[in-house]
Amino acid sequence: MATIWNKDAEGMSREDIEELQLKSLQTTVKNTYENVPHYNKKFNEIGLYPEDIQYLKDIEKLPFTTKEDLRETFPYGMFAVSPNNIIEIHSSSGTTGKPVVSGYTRSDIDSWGELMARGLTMMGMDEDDILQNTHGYGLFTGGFGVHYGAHKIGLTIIPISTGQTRRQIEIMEDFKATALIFTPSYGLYIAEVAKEEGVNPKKLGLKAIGFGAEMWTEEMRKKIEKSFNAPAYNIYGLTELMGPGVAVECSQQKGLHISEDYFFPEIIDPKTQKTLDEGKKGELVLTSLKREGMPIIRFRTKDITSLDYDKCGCGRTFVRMKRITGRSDDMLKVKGVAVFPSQIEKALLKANDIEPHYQIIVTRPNIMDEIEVKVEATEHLFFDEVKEMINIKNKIGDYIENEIGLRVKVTLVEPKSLPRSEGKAIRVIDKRNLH
Ligand code: DLL
Repeated sequence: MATIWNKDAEGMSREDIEELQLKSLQTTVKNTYENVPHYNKKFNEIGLYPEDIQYLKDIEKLPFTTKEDLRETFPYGMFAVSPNNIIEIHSSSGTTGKPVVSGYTRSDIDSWGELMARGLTMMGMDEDDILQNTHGYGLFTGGFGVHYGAHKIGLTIIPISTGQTRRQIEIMEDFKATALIFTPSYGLYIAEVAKEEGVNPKKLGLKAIGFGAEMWTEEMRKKIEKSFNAPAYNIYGLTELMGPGVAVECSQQKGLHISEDYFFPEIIDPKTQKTLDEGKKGELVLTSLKREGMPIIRFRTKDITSLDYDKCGCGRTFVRMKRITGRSDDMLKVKGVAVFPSQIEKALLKANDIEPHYQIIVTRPNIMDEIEVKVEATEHLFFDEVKEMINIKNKIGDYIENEIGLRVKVTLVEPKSLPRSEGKAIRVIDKRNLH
């Protein structure tokens, strides 16, 4: 059987896991009640006291936490420790707009390393490996999370970050990388550029690939595995809870093990908000169990998945979540950046000479995502000079870029040409077919 990083934790019996989870949950609830005014207020509103958590099932009495809570308390309102105990900060999108802040104490950073060390070990990596990490190092959690895990294991990490794709390939060859980390779309792009450069990615001698941060399909995985001639494993995580490493796929490639000593997972019906029976598909809700800097209670991830408590062939006992197949809100991940249609709408509202009718079209023409925003021009503008149209288009492009951090294609269309709807307008057309 393949190596397990922390056999004591990852091989615990269900009974032991649940006992540990209850204790950690009680501590977390008490901690948030006493140290996070936002939670104290929320608990008081429903008359809940930390002593009310007697059994694991009592978690259902606790209120949910949403992205809005985090935005309301921006930037430091969710911290349970004084700011000088926070040694690192990350953010959901390293752009403008309203980011979500995540703060880590020294012990949180250590936990993060532990989680990713477990994950990299699941993929078969050990201290002999040379891992090229193409995730961005910065406010995005991808780069550093993987980095801390690599350090824990003691393998050699190449912190190249995203971009400079031709150089990435050169480095892979020169430094003899044995493992790669990327987002699925960037991975496919690397493979394409490698071929253009006359390098056969199959011959790089890779042992394993870790990929995540955005939705993908089994067909994409097959394509990645075939292109690099190496197995590819799914990494899941989110800034609010830590970053990558919340759950990682093992050698069996049949779902991702959630580190249940650090996170308590639930699946709810996003409409009724009721907890669903074991195995049912719904929205993943996560509670942090050991986090010091920013403990989070019942975070609504909006990610759609299901949980599988069956025994896994790898020997680990932690529950597995299935690959994410959708979202219960309209968040899009484009080029790894979280984008909400409301951000684009906000940017459009700043522009004159356009009507409040728009459509966001997301495509993946080759490998990289593209967004086109179609917006109706006013009659006056539409029959005006071309020069003026170009000016407005550029201005709208700037407003959107300022809001989401990505340059999009703006197309001004004739007044009244976009489809009208009687119910909820269909604002987003995602042609990438990622489900
Ligand atoms: O994407 C953390 C991460 C970095 C995970 C690197 C894996 C590798 P955020 O930018 O906060 O954090 O985005 C979190 O991305 O709620 C999902 O919707 C989506 N997501 C993350 N991992 C996966 C995955 C990082 N493996 C949001 N499959 C999450 C599908 C994913 N979607």
